[in-house]
Amino acid sequence: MQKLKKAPLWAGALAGLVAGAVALGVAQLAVPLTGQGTFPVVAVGDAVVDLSPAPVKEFAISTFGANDKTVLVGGVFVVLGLAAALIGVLALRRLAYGIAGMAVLAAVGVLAVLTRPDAQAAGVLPTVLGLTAGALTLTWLLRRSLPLAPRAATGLPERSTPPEGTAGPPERDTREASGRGEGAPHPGEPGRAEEREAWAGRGGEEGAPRAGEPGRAGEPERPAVMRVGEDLRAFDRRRLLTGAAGGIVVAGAAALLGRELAGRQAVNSARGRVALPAPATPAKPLPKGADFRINGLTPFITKNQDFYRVDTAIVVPQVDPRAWTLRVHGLVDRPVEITYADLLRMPLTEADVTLTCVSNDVGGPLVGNARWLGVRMADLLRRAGLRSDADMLLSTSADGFTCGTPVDVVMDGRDALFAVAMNGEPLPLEHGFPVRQVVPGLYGYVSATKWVVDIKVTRFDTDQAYWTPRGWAAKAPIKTESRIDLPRAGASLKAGRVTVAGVAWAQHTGVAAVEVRVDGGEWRQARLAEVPGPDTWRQWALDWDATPGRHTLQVRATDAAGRTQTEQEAPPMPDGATGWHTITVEVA
Ligand SMILES: Nc1nc2c(c(=O)[nH]1)N[C@H]1C(S)=C(S)[C@@H](COP(=O)(O)O)O[C@H]1N2
Ligand SMILES: [Mo]
Repeated sequence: MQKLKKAPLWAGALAGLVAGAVALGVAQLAVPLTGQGTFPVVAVGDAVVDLSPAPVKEFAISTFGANDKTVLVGGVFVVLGLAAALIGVLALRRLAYGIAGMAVLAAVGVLAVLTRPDAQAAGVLPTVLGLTAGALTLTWLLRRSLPLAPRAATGLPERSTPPEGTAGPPERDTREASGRGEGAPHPGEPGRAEEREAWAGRGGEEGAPRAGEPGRAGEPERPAVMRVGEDLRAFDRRRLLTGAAGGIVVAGAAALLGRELAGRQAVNSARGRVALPAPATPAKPLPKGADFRINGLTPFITKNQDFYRVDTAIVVPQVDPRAWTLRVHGLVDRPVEITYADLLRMPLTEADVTLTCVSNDVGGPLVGNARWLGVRMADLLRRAGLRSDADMLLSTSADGFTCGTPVDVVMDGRDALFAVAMNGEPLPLEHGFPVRQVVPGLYGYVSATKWVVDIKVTRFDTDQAYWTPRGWAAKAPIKTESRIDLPRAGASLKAGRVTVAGVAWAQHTGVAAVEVRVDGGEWRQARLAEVPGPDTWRQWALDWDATPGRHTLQVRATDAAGRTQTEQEAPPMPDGATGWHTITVEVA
């Protein structure tokens, strides 16, 4: 039967390696997707350990020490690579050999997975899916780069007459196509020239005569036997290489995505296992009157899922608490590095604190209030011993974002925390799990570093945080603001008694008064809800006898230091918006 113009061995090895890479990439992706899957390379490694006699294990441990597992998995990768290359070379002779080789690898993987102590039947899915993808890749690569791929299988029309005596049924399979057909009446091994002749007439699936090539394009019939020396196009190197490159991209993308998803699952389950210690300093119980419970008014405590989110992260950083540490260094006497477990062993403080984003427009939504639990930043900083010339804490998150926070603010006794929990649960991932900063009174971008991993104690005249060179102020205390939540801006109301209500904040000073005026008239005092302290926003409400017509409502707050919110309008850039929240409503 048909016989290939021999493709070089490296072509088979390359096809096999790429197929192996795709198999591993798909297996890696299948682990998180199937939920309970096992990555076969690790299972095989573990099985090797189980099967090794004790002296071999001892030798490995004494030679490689803590790296023994890495060496082992690396060894499995090397053996796998050799096997894949060999499978590819075999597949050159006959695709079926290659597929069989893949099946053997799959069997080894499945066996290894199933013999693990915690084995589950579904655990074999990554192995099976991966090697299926590997077998398909191998087939695809060889078909695209070698002739005699069965056109019947691809649905391509025959372009030429097969050599005499070889014209098989259209369902001729790949085995025949890529190797020598069983019992094919072939003129014999040594007859290379004849093989070439036989193949010359066929052209490959893709290496078939191409349009635009003189003397080839559109030739309906070809003589069965070609002259020796005819351009055979039997092995298309370029098509193999481009296919291999495509395979590597797919393998890499699948592996990266698989790792990302697996990391996410690992961090989520680690978060689920965090046991929050009781606070050494609990928050004051919320005063009964902290929440008016008026429908449509912002609740005093913002639920985690309703809490605004602002950060520069495109994908939420996945920080495993078991690997997390916080380093404090720079202008300190004793640099410290603390683990998550150690942090949870320190005395914890609970505090209700309202966060605000500097980008919040007057009346905007980028403000939220939660009950935080964490270690006082001052406690850890004192451990490190702050030098007297330090005035800035440059904190860095796991994804490289930085905040610059004034040392004196953090050390002045307020509840500046390395927070681990938000409203009674470990920080949600998007709000900084496992640890973030919370500093009452400062906008988020200069204080509230999420996924914090590093504190450099430094000076404002030496270091700049992320937003400073981008035009935002280096220091940014929160400006006193108030917002009308009810009625909604632009609402149509019925004449009569209307509740006007909202929130006001002046963190760490506290809100002492809120006033409302209608159509530029007299300011009227709103009633204020109770607050646990000066670090949260404060609900306010007022009854208004609405008369028909179009009306403008305005609000302003006065803080506990007696400073009334300025009427002067300023945009958020560079250090926070100001002005009175003003809305209009229609009363009929
Ligand atoms: N790592 C990191 N932390 C960050 C930011 C960021 O971009 N990256 N943004 C800050 C800003 S601008 C604000 S307003 C708060 C918002 O916190 P939240 O998303 O939990 O509401 O996080 C701060 N912490
Ligand atoms: Mo912000």
